[in-house]
Amino acid sequence: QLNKCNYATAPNAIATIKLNNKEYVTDDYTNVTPKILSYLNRNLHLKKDNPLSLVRQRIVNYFYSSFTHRENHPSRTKSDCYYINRKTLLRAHMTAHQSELLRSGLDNFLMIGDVYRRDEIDSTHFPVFHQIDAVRSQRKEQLFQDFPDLELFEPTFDPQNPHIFTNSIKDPNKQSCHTLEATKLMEAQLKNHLIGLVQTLFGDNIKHRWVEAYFPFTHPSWELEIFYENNWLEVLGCGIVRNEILANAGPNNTIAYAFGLGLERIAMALYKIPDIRLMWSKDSGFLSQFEDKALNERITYKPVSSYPQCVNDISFWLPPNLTIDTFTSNDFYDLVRDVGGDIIEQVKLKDKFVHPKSKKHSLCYSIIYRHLERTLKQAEVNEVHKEIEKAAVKAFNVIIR
Ligand code: FA5
Ligand code: MG
Repeated sequence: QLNKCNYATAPNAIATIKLNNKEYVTDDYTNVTPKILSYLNRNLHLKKDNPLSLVRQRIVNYFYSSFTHRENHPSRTKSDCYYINRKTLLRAHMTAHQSELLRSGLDNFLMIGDVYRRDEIDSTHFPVFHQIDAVRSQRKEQLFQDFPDLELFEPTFDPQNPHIFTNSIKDPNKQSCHTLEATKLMEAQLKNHLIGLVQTLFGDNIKHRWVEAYFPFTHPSWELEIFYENNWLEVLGCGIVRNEILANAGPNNTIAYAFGLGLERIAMALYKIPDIRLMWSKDSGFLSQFEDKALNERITYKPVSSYPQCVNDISFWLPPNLTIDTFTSNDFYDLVRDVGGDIIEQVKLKDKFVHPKSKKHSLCYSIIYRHLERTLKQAEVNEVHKEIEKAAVKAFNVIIR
């Protein structure tokens, strides 16, 4: 297994895996592959030019603005999870941190991070993805502040003296320790909260449906699906947190709901990104479509050609009458487009430099070439690049470095 995974091991040495400066000894449970490990610390959700970062910020803003105050699924089976060794696995969902945060004294929170699952790979599944998980717990006074729909409740319900807890027989609609009215109120709040989110992101006309679900840490539980590309796409799981979890980790005397949503799925639907693998693209043709965007800007992803890019830099000294501040980049961009035509995908200012002794000013641009229909040969790119250099010398009187 180790050999298959290709870990670098010296003869007779104990095979170890080093992650975030910590060394893990591999064992018979190790099944995580170097490929999967290569995704650790990419932090796509924190990169400002990644669609996941835009979606993350919008979702966090939504929940933060709506809060006025302040066990395990998927199972831990080896077939579902990536094990570093018998004792350590890569987290398979953000809910894994729920108890520890409850225990630390938090009662309302969001948790955001990358998660790892052995799962199918298709356009909406990837073995590494990103989740936002949340818990919202409430005391009796908060929960029963207003209850619009008395019909939901049992006839014995007394609005003057409402309760979260009771001792009832098993009931598929609720946990036996909870009253029906507390459960129904929580369900209504949870669903409103999440529908509000998808309407904030997608607009009021988004088609959605609730599906009954099972999670070991919530009951009752649901999944929310939205209609996307002629199919129902599952975007999140949620439910009323099992009271054992709250009782063990605190806060006491509260009822809580929790949910976990996949950032990729939402980004795909929102920006019409057809394949989940694109999230991992380092290609500037992809990332530049999300860079420096206002959070609420409507972005529709334009497919980039899948042929590879060629990046050539151009550096030049400016003539004495120009400085790095007076040289007009747009003039240069136009020239590049004129000479290079359609194979120019992007031009980026890479570096500005003033020589400390000669005081000469210099600029460096990266020119990204890509043909939409075929793979460019480096030799032909070099030829176009030479032409651009010549044209720049002629037009701006620069000296190529
Ligand atoms: C969970 O992970 C639960 N922890 C969610 C939860 C939290 C339920 C709190 C109740 C309370 P699930 O396995 O359904 O549930 O994943 C949640 C979301 O992650 C999915 O709806 C989907 O949007 C996303 N997701 C799941 N698997 C993948 C995958 N392989 N690739 C991309 N996104 C995925
Ligand atoms: Mg699910």
